Amino acid sequence: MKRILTIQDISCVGKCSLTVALPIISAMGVEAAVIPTAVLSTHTMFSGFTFHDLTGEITPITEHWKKEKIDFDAIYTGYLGSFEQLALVDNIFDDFKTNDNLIIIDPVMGDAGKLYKGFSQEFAFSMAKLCGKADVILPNLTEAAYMLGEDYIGASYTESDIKVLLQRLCALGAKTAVITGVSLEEGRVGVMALDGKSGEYFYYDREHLPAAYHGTGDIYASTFTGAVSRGYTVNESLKIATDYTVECIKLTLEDKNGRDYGVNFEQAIPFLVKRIGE
Ligand code: PXL
Repeated sequence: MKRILTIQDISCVGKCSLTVALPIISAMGVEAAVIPTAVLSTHTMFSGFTFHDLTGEITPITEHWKKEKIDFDAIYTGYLGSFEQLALVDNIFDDFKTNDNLIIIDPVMGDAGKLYKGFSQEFAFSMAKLCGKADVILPNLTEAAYMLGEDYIGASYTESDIKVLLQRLCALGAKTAVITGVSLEEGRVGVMALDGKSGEYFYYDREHLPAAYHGTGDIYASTFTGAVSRGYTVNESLKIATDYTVECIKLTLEDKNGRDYGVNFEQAIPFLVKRIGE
């Protein structure tokens, strides 16, 4: 069985970060090892959330793993909350990268043109530097803009605008850059990717459902990580992650008694298991 390491926080309520990464990656038949970076009562979109930092645990955990000669088929990072955590993750990449494994970075920092609470332009530049070590990066348009120090292009852009952004993201050093939440046609939304080595672009979209939920980026990145670990190509994995995310949103929209955060990814798991078995 493949084993991946995911590094992100535990938001106890809110259906994001580790509470979605663990069940999704496990459901895909891949072992998920974790480094929890912090424990929060909820994610930071709620007001009054508690926050307990676990930065001090990171090095003791990885030192133990080095002694035990533990290795990973992929290292996938999500929400990271401080410059110190970025530096520690950088060291982890140096210590645990091999010729065969993949580094996947979802540079979680913001959405809809704005950074989440606690992030700054300087942090986005540091995240961009970390992205230089990745095999695949998965920013949305907001995160891409901040990492490149550019204005958010909002909703009015062309395919060539996205291609230029992808080229600049690959120039950071990432082997493949993906931008999520790209809409090139009214009523459709998807992802565009650039394989920096071959120069090939890839685009996949689906119907744009009339809703926006928190945590869908984490669901997307977790599913992508699970799929590449199972041996799917990057482009096929992007499709699988898109299809599963759409399925989760559909189920959420159908549930009139749903809570007002997160998507129903749990009841879409049978779809995902079937989709990766096809
Ligand atoms: O879903 C991304 C995410 C993860 N973790 C925490 C967050 C957010 C987004 O706001 O606050 C703590």
